[in-house]
Amino acid sequence: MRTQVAIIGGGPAGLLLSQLLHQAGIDTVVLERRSRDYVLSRIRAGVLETGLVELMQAAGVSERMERDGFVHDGTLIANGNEQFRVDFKALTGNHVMVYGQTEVTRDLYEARDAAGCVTLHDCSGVKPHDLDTDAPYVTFLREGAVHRLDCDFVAGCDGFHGPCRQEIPQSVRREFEKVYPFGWLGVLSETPPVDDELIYSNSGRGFALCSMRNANLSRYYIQCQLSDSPDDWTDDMFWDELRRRIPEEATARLETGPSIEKSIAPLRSFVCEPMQWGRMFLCGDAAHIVPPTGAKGLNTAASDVNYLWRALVAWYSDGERGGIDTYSETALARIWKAERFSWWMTTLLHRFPEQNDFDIRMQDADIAYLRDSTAAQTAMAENYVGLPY
Ligand code: RFL
Ligand code: PHB
Repeated sequence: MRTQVAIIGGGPAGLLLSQLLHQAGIDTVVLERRSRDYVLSRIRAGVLETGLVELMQAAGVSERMERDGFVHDGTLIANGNEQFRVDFKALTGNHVMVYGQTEVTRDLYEARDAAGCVTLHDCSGVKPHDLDTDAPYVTFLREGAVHRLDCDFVAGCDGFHGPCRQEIPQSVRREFEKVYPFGWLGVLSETPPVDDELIYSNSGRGFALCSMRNANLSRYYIQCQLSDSPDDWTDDMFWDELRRRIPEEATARLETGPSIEKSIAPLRSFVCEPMQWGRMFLCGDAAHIVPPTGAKGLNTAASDVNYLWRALVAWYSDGERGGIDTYSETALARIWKAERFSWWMTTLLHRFPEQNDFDIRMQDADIAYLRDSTAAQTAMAENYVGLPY
């Protein structure tokens, strides 16, 4: 088998890259370890920056998002019982789009099917070879047989646990990591969202987030212990705890119902440098992780895809290799800013085990400064809606 770009991982990064390259007449094959149903059952991100919305448009997959997505011009920040709004539109002229990652992925799969593009599911033992030569290839096992996929380039879009990052020799690779001492317990429920906008809430009992997918589908999160399991939390326990962590005016409006999904995600900041090795380029969670507080994970995956897509199109159309040679440098410059923002929002809004009274006063002062200062709100808003590519 031969293709121009072998894409390892059929999550949002791999599928979006593949669809954008397809639009430019560049042939790709996507190799995915899991089944399509499994990929589509993962409930993850919900907030899209304009840059990602524009990439969806360029990929020709924006119709449903434009119809069913919700434009959010601001967000609410709460500290105990007090809350205030950060008005993205007034401060930056920009907004975010609330549209689930599951839907983004579904739209991309459907577009690929319609275009007859190849996505191979249930591939195991996927391994890239000869990445530091002009003739890389990938081997994998599928339906009981070993296959070989020859290609010009490999895109490692295989998420945090995928094999591609490990192909960068240890002598070259540097990894930067911060693991937070808590997780997020998330619940999806078929209830109307408590507010038209998201509420990020710092409370004495820990962080809570009220988010949504549509008018009758809410997504809520609470900070939890890393040792907790979703089974430790009945629905009633979850709703009781959420009520205690959001302002009373929101509690009064909260409609609860059975959870249709409940999961715990650990929180981590992680960056791998460089993001390329020979003819392999890492995109998305394969190269970096952010804690979800700034809603940046999917969006940073999209920004990598943006740089790589443009670099590959320039290579194939004009033989121009500047974009390819500088991919890692260009992508990392934006990634580190998203890392900083996600770390800052996480630090601002969570309870940390080692926090003393002074630390809590610092958090209160930081939130009060954000409430009272247009400069601070502008800084938050421009990061939240997404820095320019
Ligand atoms: P993914 O989505 O992990 O996809 C990687 C794909 O690679 C496959 N794979 C392999 N395939 C072949 N061979 C192998 N050996 C393979 N190993 C792995 C996997 O099966 C998978 O299909 O990475 P990608 O594409 O880089 O996308 C990244 C995003 O999924 C992630 O950053 C976001 O979901 C993070 N995130 C959020 N991001 C936002 O921008 N906004 C949000 O509001 C937001 N909320 C969240 C989040 C992540 C969360 N969790 C569960 C981690 C909320 C949560 C709770
Ligand atoms: C979500 O809706 O899943 C979501 C929204 C905002 C975040 C994280 C997750 O910061």
